[in-house]
Amino acid sequence: MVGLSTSSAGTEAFIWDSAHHMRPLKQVLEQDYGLDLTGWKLERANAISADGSTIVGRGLDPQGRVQAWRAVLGASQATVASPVVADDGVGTVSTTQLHATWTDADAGDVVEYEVAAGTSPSADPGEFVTGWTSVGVSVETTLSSLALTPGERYYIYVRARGATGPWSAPGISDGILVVHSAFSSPGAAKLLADGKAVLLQGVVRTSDAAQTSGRGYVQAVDRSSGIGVEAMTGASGDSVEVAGVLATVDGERTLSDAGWRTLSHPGEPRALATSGDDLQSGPFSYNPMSGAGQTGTSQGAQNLSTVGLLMRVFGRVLTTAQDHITITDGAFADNGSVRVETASFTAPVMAGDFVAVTGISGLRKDGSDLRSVVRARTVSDIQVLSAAE
Ligand SMILES: [Ca+2]
Repeated sequence: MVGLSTSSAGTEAFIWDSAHHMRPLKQVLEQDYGLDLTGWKLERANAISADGSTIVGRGLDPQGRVQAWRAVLGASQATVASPVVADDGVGTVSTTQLHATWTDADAGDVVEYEVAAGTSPSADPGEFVTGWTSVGVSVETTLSSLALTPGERYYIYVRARGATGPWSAPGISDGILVVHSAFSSPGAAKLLADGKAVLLQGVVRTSDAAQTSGRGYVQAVDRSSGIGVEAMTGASGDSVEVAGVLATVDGERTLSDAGWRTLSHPGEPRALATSGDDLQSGPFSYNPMSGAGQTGTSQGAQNLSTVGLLMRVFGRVLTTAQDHITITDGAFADNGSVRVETASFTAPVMAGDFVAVTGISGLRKDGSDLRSVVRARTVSDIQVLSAAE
């Protein structure tokens, strides 16, 4: 069934079928049948043939002239599958180029691919940064001469058509963040201000977000620095690539809006052992105006910053709770003890046990103070060396 409907945009031809109900005819012809109706205004549809294949009506052409039109839909047109599109990973420093490859189950039937890019993960045409561009039957392309914005994530869309059929629904890449800079050291990335987008390459994952306060952690292979990555999941010991936007959460520099991919599994770095006193981080190139660097704990003085690093500390258990314990070695500057968070398990220890604790060194807010915290990941991170008498 076809007709015209009136809205704030004027009158518009519509089409109705039992599966989709009422839809604007122009949208259906463009999206389902691959017609390019840029500039056309389909004011009304007057009639549809009994088999649903031909629609006639009246509208305005791109020059604004009134035209009678006839759309032949060809009920037998076959749609090919959407290509499966891969961009170049999680982040790129290029602000002018995007590269993608794709695979296609219907490749043998495809006579043409078109490529576009935009900031919408659902290929919303309102957020395109390029128009559709034909690449023939190539299964790879580099879009160039773009003006990409660091901090934005871009998606590459590829659609296919067979000899007679309409365009497929677009295949969409999983996105790539355009970054200001790329680093192999989280410490170097931390020197940038909040809001800057960075790519970390060749870093190793040390925790999964479910284990450590909603942030997974990565650190440099040489154990010189680490950083939290919002919502990052995956195994400790994986070599990963991470792209995200620098932010500060409860005093800790963090990558927000992050994407990551796992490259290999070299295994977990050895935890750095320290006394309770030295666990208290001092500031690292900290600029409170821009957020650059890393603030220290309220008791950290001029110590090395351990925030974000996999550490190992020793002490006697003072208190126990479902999601944390406190331990002391007599040297902790922070009220004589440090909190060990056990977000994903309850530590099987009791007051008086002497324990070794492995976990991510971080900061927690205690009123207006920032204090040290060690975030243990699994029950095996808590080792009882000597049980309470
Ligand atoms: Ca990607």
